[in-house]
Formats: sequence, structure tokens, C-alpha cells
Amino acid sequence: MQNITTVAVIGLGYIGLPTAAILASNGLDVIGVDVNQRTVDAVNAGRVPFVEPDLGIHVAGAVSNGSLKATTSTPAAQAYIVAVPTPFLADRSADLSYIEAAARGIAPQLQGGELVILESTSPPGATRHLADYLLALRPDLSLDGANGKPAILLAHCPERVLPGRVMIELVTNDRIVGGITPEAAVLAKALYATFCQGEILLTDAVTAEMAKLVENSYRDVNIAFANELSVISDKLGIDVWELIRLANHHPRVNILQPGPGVGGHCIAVDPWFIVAAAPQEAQLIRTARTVNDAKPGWVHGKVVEALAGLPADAELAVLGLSFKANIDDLRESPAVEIATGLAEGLPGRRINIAEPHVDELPHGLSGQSNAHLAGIEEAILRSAVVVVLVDHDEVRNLDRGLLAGKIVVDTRGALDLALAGGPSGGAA
Ligand code: SAJ
Repeated sequence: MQNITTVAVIGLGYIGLPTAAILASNGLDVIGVDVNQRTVDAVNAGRVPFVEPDLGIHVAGAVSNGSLKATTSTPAAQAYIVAVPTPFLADRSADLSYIEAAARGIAPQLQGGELVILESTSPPGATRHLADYLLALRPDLSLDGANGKPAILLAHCPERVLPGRVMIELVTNDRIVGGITPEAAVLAKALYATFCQGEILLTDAVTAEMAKLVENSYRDVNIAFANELSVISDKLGIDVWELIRLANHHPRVNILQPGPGVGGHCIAVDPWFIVAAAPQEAQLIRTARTVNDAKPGWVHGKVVEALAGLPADAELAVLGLSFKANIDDLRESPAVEIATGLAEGLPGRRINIAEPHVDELPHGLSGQSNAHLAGIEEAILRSAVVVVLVDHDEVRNLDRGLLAGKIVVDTRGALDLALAGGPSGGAA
């Protein structure tokens, strides 16, 4: 099999663009494909349309030396990496329509011999579905050369990078590659080895699909445990942060951190794909989702409780909107859900929202006349109640003196109020 030198990456989002950039930085000719003309224009101008540390340098460098280009239509290439969204449908099964749309772009370009890799997080069987879908569009091709039909090679290689550390983890994380055929897995491994310094482990496609879902479910279950502890601790009048710190001194205990809920487009979504595949069996995984999904509502109640009895003109400060610290990603963010619920539920009350990583309030909040974007300091100074939803560095490092006399609901333990003997409120 010849060396792969030309790769098309379909989907220039949080995973596709970094992958395209790292391949291009390592000497391959990369064409990025996206349906969004603005994304394509930004990439061709060497710009990144979202915040991810160090990605900008890679994109600018690769575009200026000609190894990375972007376009809206899928070109011919030796390898295709599909990195499009796989959201869930109303019944929480996976929506494979973006994968199918990518396949419709790839199919006319295939001649046989190409490698097609699905990177999108997918339910068990999705890579097989992509293979069948491509073959239905191109009945002149095969997966194994049977009947003299040229073969295309299909594999799943799930991404595992952590937003905020993508450019580091793309290089250092181990990868799992699952082939529809062993040949496909071997060729995909060779492609990833151009930039991945971690171990590249080979398996079949469906095991690779499940491995990805299991990793995120493992984290979801563990976060659910921490979130349940925070609710129990609140009932018992215990500081949950101290409780976890102490318990974690045990050599085999490592409890994660409670928060306002689980956000992002992966951990809050992927476990449902397992539940959909095995509804009777996936009891713990489903319960963890339910526990984590209930947390924003619980926080809402805590804030309403904190405001009870205060004058109608007492204002509320909301610190953070992103789904976790030090990023600008608001997708599936529990903080957005809580802030929106509070703005809607407290129409007469001014809500000062501080989110250092955005310039404007997201849709849903921007339509609320009582919701105002403010700086952290201004938001706190104006308000009687302060709710911490995201532990951005700017929040962790804020001047504690600003909080004197305020009621604080710290859903992240970002302010260490119990340790500092600080203002009232605390664990949520
Ligand atoms: N969270 C907590 N408490 C914690 C840890 C996280 O409440 O102790 C919350 C975060 O605030 C956030 C959510 O969970 O709302 C998810 O954040 P995260 O940092 O755990 O994970 P993601 O969604 O940014 O990235 C995950 C990673 N998966 C695992 O760590 C197993 C990443 O490696 C995956 O590549 C990514 O999902 C993905 O794309 O699937």
C-alpha cells in the first residue's frame, strides 16, 4: 500500500480542524472541508474560528506554507477523515445524518484503495453503517476486493482529546483504531503515526466505537457520584469540598469534583448511545446521566433560596457560562441552562452575567431584558448574591474582598470559601 500523502478532513470543528492542522504540520497535503463558508474563509485566511490554545499557530503556519487549504466541496484524496457532529435525536439515539452527508460528498471521489476513517463519536455499528452507505452509493466498490471490485478501507479512530489541551493530547494520547477489515486498521495506524507519539492500538470497528463511549461514560458516572455527594452534603450541612479532599487521601479513592452539571458535547451525550444500544442492561450509566442532568435544576433552586427575602432590586451575579473552565465553548453548558432559567424565572431581577471568554450573551439569554453581560468585578459589586458556575482562572483568582457581605453559591468550589472562612453560602 502506497504512503498516504493527501488527506481530506470533513468537518472543521473542534476536532477536525486540529487534526487537519497537525497532519499538515507533519508534511501531509491536507484539504479541510466544511459546509460553513465562514469557517472555510477563516481557515484559508489562517484564522481559527474558536478558542483552542496553540491551534492558531499550527493553522496559520500550515496555510501559509500551502499544506492546508479549506473548501466547501469534498475533493479527491487518498484518505478521508470524517469529523462531523453526531448529536442525539429526540429519542436519544444517535443522529447519523451528518455522517451520511459526508459520505455523499466522498462517494463520487472514490476509485478504490482509499482509506475512510470515521473520527466522530459514534454508536456501536456506525462505522459499518458508513461502509454500507458508501457501498450503496458506489456498488462498483467493495470492502475486501471480492468479485474483482476495488476495495475501500474503512476504520474508526475515535478522538480522545480534551478541549483546552487538544494540540498536546493529539500528539501524546494513545489512540484506538478499529478496522472494518484488519488492512484498514493497519493503514489508519500508519496515517496517525505521522503525528501521534502515543501507542496506537488496533481492534475491530465496533470495539473501538464502544471504547470511546465507555471512556466518557466512566467519567460521567464518576462525576455523577461527586454531584450526588454534593447534594447529600448540602442536606447534612457538610462542606463537600473538604469531604472529598479528605476521602481522596485514601490510596484507592479518587473522587472527582462536583459542579453545576455536566456539559460539553461528549460526556453529556455519549452515554446515551450505550443506553440506546442496551436499554435494559445500562442501568448505572442511565442513572448517572439522570443524576448529572438534575444538577442544574438543583442549583437553580439553591440560588432562588439565596435570593428569598432580599429586596426586589437586589441583583444577582452569575460567574461563568462555558461548560468548563478556561474555554469559550457554551455548547450543552449547564451554566447557560442555569443562567437562562434564572433570567426567565426572575423577570424583575437584574442578572449580571460575567463570562470573560465571550463578547455577547448567547441566544436565549440575549433576548432576556433582565440579563446583562458584565465584567466579573462589576457583576459582583452590583449584586447581593453571587453564583459561581465556572471556575475560570479569573474567577479562582478574584479578589475575595469583593465578596464581603454577599451571599455566595459556589457550585465549583472555586473560591475555597470554607477554608478561608469567607462569606456565607459555599458548597452547592
Ligand atoms: N466536570 C465536573 N467535574 C469533574 C470533571 C468534569 O463537573 O471533576 C464537568 C465539566 O465541568 C464539564 C463536563 O464535566 O461540564 C465535561 O468536562 P471534561 O473535562 O470531563 O470532559 P470534556 O467533555 O471536555 O472532554 C471529554 C474527555 N473525556 C474523558 O476525559 C474521558 C476527552 O478526553 C474526550 O476527547 C472528550 O470528552 C470527547 O470529545 O469525547
